[in-house]
Amino acid sequence: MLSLKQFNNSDNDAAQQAIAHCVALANWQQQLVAHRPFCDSAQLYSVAHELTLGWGEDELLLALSAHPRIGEKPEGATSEAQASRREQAAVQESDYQSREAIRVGNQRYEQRFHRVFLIRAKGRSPTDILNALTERLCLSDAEDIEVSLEQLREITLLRLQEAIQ
Ligand code: 2AL
Repeated sequence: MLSLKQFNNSDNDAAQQAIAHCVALANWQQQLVAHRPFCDSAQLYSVAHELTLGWGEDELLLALSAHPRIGEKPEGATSEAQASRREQAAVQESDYQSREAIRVGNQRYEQRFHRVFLIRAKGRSPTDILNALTERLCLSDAEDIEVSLEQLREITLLRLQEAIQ
């Protein structure tokens, strides 16, 4: 975690490194770094959000490469893996039946959409996630891309709020 002052005063590489785990999109990271200095956290989060608004399917697919499936515990000490473990803690700690239902749901989702099911897991119970998964299976591809992008924005902003305060 960095203070806003540290983030403002870091060199470009160090500043980008500090936020790289928020989303695996170098463009977003570099644009946010280039907007420094920020007067306060609210301005940082607001600009960070604005910079997500142009994302489309290409950005989604790129970013998904860094997101483990829900229920698949990411190993390792990278900031990304640590963030995913925290976000998915409720699923990891849930009973076998819930985890198995999510595993099967993930398979169905991937057969239908050919990409990993993405959801902002923080603050959601395994049941919430399973219900969302079931609902998303009924969407068109275009609709689900929009929902996935919104989830990606939420994950990105939550990670940024943890990384820079
Ligand atoms: C994740 C993840 O790693 N953190 C989160 O909120 N969602 N993964 C996913 N496939 O949705």
